[in-house]
Amino acid sequence: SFLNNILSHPTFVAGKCHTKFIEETPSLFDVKESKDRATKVLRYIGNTIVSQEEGFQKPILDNPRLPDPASLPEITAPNLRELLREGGAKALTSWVKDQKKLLITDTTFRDAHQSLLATRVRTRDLTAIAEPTAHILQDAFSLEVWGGATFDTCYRFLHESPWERLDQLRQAIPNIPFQMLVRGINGVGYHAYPDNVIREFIREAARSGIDIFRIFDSFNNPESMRLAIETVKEMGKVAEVSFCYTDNILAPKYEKYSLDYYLKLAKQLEAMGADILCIKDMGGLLRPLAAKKLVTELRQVTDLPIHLHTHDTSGNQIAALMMAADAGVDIVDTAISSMSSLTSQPSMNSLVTALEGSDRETGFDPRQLQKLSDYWEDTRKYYSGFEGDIKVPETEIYRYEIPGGQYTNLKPQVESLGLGHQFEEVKEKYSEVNDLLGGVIKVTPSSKMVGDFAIFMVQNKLDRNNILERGKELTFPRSVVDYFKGMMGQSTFPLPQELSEVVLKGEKPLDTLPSKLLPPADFDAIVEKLRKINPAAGLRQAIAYCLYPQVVEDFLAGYETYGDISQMPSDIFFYGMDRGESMEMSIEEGKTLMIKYIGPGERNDDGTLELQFELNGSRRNVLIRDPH
Ligand code: 3PY
Ligand code: ZN
Repeated sequence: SFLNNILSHPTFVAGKCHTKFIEETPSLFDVKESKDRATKVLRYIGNTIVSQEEGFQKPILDNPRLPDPASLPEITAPNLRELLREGGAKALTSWVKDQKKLLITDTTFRDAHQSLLATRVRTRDLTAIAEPTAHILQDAFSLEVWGGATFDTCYRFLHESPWERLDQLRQAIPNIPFQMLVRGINGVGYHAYPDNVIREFIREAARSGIDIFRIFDSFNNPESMRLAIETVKEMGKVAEVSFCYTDNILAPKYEKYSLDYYLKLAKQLEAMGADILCIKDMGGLLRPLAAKKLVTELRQVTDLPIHLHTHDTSGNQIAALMMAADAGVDIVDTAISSMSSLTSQPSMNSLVTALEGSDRETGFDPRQLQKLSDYWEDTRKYYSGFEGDIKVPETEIYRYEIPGGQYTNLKPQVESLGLGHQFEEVKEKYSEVNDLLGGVIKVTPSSKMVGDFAIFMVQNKLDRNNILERGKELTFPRSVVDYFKGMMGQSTFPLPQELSEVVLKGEKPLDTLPSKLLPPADFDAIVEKLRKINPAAGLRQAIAYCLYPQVVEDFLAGYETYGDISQMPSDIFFYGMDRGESMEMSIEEGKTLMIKYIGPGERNDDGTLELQFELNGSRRNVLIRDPH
């Protein structure tokens, strides 16, 4: 019953209910008979089985290795969350500056799987390793667990609430600061939102346990970051403000991205209230000696702690982190070894061991880190369908400048358009578009724009010589129009005039931030609307709806169809079940479904197919529409 659902919910059990717990935990309202719920689970599994291609072989996977709880170190590290709560951001940043050791942020729960596995890692597989992570990474400066693309993909592909993910992780890891990525006025989306949406989103994220907000803008325009910075500070949290690094300060292709440009930006961001400065090298373009130079020079112009984020696509980035460490960088991003390298962050295990015995030794225990790596090595196999093609370091990345997160997604995007055989050409065009636009900072959402533009060039046989002429007759992709129109924000450099006219076809670009022109969202009205789809909808769903209306409506409707499938094992979630295979899945405390798949039955004239299961020992058939 409803009461049972409350009493058995992990949030309630842990004594962590907040006033909006009931309102914002839709699963509590799942009060229909568990028979009904079981049917929903079977329906999801049935649909997954039927959607596989003819002849599909489900991979056989072992349960991931989990560390023996008795072997975990006790938690004795200083509690940085307490420090932040008690002394504010200043207390935390002074502590950072007092440390001699190199501080580490772990990105395994966010950017690593965003960059390697198309952001598909499910909450269940994160929470399974959360408690060991709380112990083993107790000395970490922070864990990046949220934001970026995770918010969207949770709803869109995983049928999960990102908010509930955050609640569950926060419960299991109370001791380490959580960090998230926010795209300035674009929130965790691809275009600008009204100010009150960004404000409420950040407030609710802060209330839900995010301590450090990494804020960036794809134009490196401080004005696009102002509102997010102010809101984070109002909430008593840490504003980690970034500039996105592109080109090469040691030999700039574009004069505008000089060392001086970044130093000026750093000073501007400090003046705006940044607590920490982040060098956000989303493309992995910060060469090792450039890292040394940049950190050294930044140290001369700002007292802020410096946090370095990079991607290891070229294979050069352990060296970049070492050089930065030598130059006095305070914090660096790494991922657990088996989720690291290539388009992901450099390996934590590698960096920790590389620094052993030096004056920047991290204090992490490599033997403990290995246990996390073992878990992720096994878990990653469940996601093999989302692995990218890149198997070896690619120094071509310096030429293409494609961000790590985009690199693994671009190929499937190109293939889905039937252009798989022209992927090399798309990459060349990516670089050509960058030149045509005078050197773009390529990071979400501008990176998507360059990708869409490159594909458009290939599809329409465009090049730098014919684009201005032939482009007059063509409708450009939405993202390209948005970019020139100013819908993603304001460029601090002039955009190429002629191309802009060809793209915009008489429309005038905005002369202010797009967010300033959008009417504020009416959250009460949205909650009311969403409650018609799911009576449990509250502020969290309303905020998410403002960011992704259709995705959130589909999520809430899907919840009606499938119920809560977040506890379903990932192999079954992604691949369905083999004939004769059995599984157990808990749907609430003390209630476990035992499911066995017998096999397909009759195919009906109306295109439906009967799948036969055994549910807790009794025969149960479900009717599924066969898409083939
Ligand atoms: C994101 O915006 O999701 C990114 O990771 C940008 O680098
Ligand atoms: Zn990144």
